[in-house]
Amino acid sequence: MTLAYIGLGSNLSDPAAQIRQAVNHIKSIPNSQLKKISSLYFSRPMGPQDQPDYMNAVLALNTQLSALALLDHLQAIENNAGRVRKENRWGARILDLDIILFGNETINNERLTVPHYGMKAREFVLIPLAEIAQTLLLPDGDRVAELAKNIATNDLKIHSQLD
Ligand code: ROI
Repeated sequence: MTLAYIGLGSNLSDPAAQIRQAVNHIKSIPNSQLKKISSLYFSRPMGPQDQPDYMNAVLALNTQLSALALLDHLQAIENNAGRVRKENRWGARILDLDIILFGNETINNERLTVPHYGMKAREFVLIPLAEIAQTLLLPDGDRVAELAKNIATNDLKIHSQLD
């Protein structure tokens, strides 16, 4: 069993509804159990500013799947939501599901970089993550609570509850 942390983001087609629907789909991933889920957060776009604001959340999933098998399930959920994969990298998206952490593993291959390469610079990842994992350490020893305390909030705020 591995405890994986997954980041969820959306800024198109009713983002709050996209996140809620994605959580329901994640609950039905085989050989896995949802352990914790953060609040749903409103966030300002990182990257190009000519795109809508985002909804973001982070959840903890206990899984017997490999990281790549989990990624296959997450990408299928993104595709079912109508995600268009060739849209530009920092642009608006219907649904983004990222493996932020996979236990204490460091993974670097063509499909997957874990811990997520941008997580330490993203308030919309660190603050929801710290909400559900107050004592978590990253593989490099950094303390999530400390990183979250020191990052600019950039207007991040709780929108509603997901559980
Ligand atoms: N900005 C915010 N606020 N939330 C996201 O989930 C998000 N995802 C992205 C980029 C385009 C970097 N900006 C984001 O992929």
